[in-house]
Amino acid sequence: MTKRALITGITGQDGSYLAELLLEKGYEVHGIKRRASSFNTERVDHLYQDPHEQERKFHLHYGDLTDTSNLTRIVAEVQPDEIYNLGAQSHVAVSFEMPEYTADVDGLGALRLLEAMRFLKLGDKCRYYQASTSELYGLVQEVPQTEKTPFYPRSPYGVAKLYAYWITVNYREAYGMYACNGILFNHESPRRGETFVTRKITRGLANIAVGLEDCLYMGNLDALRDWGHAKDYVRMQWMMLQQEQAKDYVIATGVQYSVRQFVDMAAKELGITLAFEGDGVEERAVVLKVDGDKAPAVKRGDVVLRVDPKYFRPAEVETLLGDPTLAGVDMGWVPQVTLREMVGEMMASDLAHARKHALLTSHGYESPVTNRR
Ligand code: NDP
Ligand code: GDR
Repeated sequence: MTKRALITGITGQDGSYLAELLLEKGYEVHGIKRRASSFNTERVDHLYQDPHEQERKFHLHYGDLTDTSNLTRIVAEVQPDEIYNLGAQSHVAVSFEMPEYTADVDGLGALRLLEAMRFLKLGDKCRYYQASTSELYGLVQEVPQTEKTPFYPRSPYGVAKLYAYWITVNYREAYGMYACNGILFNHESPRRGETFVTRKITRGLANIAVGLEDCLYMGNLDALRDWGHAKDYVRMQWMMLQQEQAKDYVIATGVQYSVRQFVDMAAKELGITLAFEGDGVEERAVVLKVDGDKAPAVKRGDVVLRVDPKYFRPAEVETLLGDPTLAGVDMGWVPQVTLREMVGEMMASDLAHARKHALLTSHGYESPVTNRR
């Protein structure tokens, strides 16, 4: 029997990789996309199948995590074997600007799906995955963080996700549902949203390399993160729903780097050696030397990065480092892509975009880009 999966957030980074994985495994994949005034399905366009095609395996439904009746109807129509709740207002800094909306989507959104499963009596048939996060640890109480480390969220996003975490545990315990949390640490890819720090860096440096921009403006360079590759992490999301019993797992690499080190690594991919000068608010990165031909617009002495306090957060999560031992023991999961490989992949992809953009701009077909978001 073909398994049927429902993915919220299918148009996002993880949703698109998970949809690919499940289609490869023979699933019928249903995704919820939001109505927008312009196209927002770029990450899954390659999976699109014409609605007139017979035997279609990929279906998109209009929906929103704030809309209970819409979610309940979609769950009733699709009758999924597995629900992956990946949809969220997922930007931590933005959650300080939109705390109520973030609570509604990221917190109550999970409740709405779990209630739909309960109301429709799908508890025995359907398994539920909740996209939980290392942001739950916030002000960390223990290093490294495990499934037992106490939570202390530091943003409206983290607090909303705390509700979603516990309501998932509660429905498992109260109603015997197969519902579990993946506590995922930061994971990235060429499909990462442009305003998250890794993609902001690779995209910004690529634009500087070809002369589309001159300087990247950033926030806290001292923040420490445990970064993995999204492809490795969505494989784990699927594995978590194939266990005998529902359980919560930390998914991480167990290795930590600073934002500054990430900048340095990304610059090296372009042949650029940087020196960081000053500290805190005054910090900047100056080019020491340029090797090779990947960054023709950059020369020794250029200032390619400056700290702008505008990007500091009202409360920061300074350090995160996960311990994925339990996932390894129970499921044999080990991350396959190293940070260096991932930075190389992201840099190559953004450099290709930047070169194309520069060519179109120089011929008057595109306007120059800005990275200042
Ligand atoms: P993205 O921001 O790339 O994708 C978020 C998805 O949620 C998009 O498809 C977005 O739609 C959708 N969405 C946003 N608001 C709503 C809404 N109101 N109703 C329905 N859908 C909505 O996130 P990622 O793919 O990186 O992350 C996936 C999940 O995992 C998120 O829940 C995130 O919080 C969580 N997470 C992510 C980590 C990471 O490092 N990437 C780590 C730990 C947890 P649209 O395309 O229209 O904006
Ligand atoms: P994070 O990711 O907040 O960890 O949440 P993000 O990439 O936004 O920030 C990581 C760290 O980098 C610092 N930083 C900057 N961040 C951004 N976005 N822009 C900057 O210019 C900048 N300069 C420094 C931040 O302060 C922070 O310390 C991500 C999201 O995917 C969440 O949805 C997910 O739950 C967590 O990862 C795990």
